[in-house]
Amino acid sequence: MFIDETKVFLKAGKGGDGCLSFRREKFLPKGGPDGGNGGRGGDVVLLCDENENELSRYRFQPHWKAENGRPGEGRNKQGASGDDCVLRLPPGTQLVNAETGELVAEVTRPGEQVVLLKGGKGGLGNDAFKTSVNQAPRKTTPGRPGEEGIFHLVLKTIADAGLVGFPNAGKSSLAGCLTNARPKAAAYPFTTLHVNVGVIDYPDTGERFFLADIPGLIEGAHENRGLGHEFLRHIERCRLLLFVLDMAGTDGRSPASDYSTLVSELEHYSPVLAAKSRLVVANKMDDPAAAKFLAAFKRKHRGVPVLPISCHARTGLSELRQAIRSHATRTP
Ligand SMILES: Nc1nc2c(ncn2[C@@H]2O[C@H](COP(=O)(O)OP(=O)(O)OP(=O)(O)O)[C@@H](O)[C@H]2O)c(=O)[nH]1
Ligand SMILES: [Mg+2]
Repeated sequence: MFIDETKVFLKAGKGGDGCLSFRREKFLPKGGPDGGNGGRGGDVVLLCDENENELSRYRFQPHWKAENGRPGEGRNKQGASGDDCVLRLPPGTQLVNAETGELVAEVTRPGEQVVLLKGGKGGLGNDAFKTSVNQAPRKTTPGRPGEEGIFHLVLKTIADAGLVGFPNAGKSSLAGCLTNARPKAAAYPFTTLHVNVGVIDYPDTGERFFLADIPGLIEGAHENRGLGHEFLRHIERCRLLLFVLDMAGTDGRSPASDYSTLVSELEHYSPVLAAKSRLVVANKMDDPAAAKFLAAFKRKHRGVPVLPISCHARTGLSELRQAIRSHATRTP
């Protein structure tokens, strides 16, 4: 199961209570206070882990809590601190406060750690309250509660380029041609149900770009038709969008109007997506009908550069690879 959005209940550990104790030894009556302080409660920590790629474990187990600090002990022993609770999250995960909708934290670089919720401080033992006028204090303080909160975890995939297109346009076929990923491609709509990231390698320079393959977009996706448009968040961080058009008109639409529909659906999702740099890829050029559709596309969208390719005949792919390289950002 692929989950890219879920709600979690997080709680840092409570501090341990301070201890009330007096030193008692055979030849040392009234040895004075020796109650130690409580230990600190554990924090809730976010850890960016590149081996994670989705959030289903948090859907199935939404409650996470760090360990409480241990209480202080006699002989001035400080209580042990509670263990932190570490949430391993895929790169690109954002934490949004479920009440306010405010973005609280995000992890993007593998290995990156963020302390989200602080554990409570330990309480003071009675030894901490001794003074010249009160040499036998009976006062201690309790440990402080840890921070807690309810958050939405939202995964926004990190990729340099993203594929946009109608179902069946050949996005997954293209991802299979360009990257190391082998996403399923088939002749029915909505073959791809969730985002899939592959790497485009350039052996001549050692450059690598991440390409995100996402589900198909259809007219009215913003009104929840098809799979809706929420999955577009996975291309929000891309520098470059590849619009993949079915130049064979397989499903009875015209590629020229497909392009206008895709642009308008992106605008409905967010102007930021619509403003991204784009490459238009005319796929299925091996089909006899493609030349006519391509000419019609160029008439309708003058000035929009278009790269003709065929995933089946494997034509136009090296030109496309070069175009991607010159448009996309370098990944570190
Ligand atoms: N003739 C021809 N067919 C192609 C070409 N590329 C892909 N197809 C076919 O188009 C159909 C859809 O391909 P997919 O790669 O699954 O399309 P998609 O855009 O990922 O589709 P969804 O995941 O449903 O959104 C498959 O039957 C492919 O074999 C091509 O270059 N030429
Ligand atoms: Mg697909």
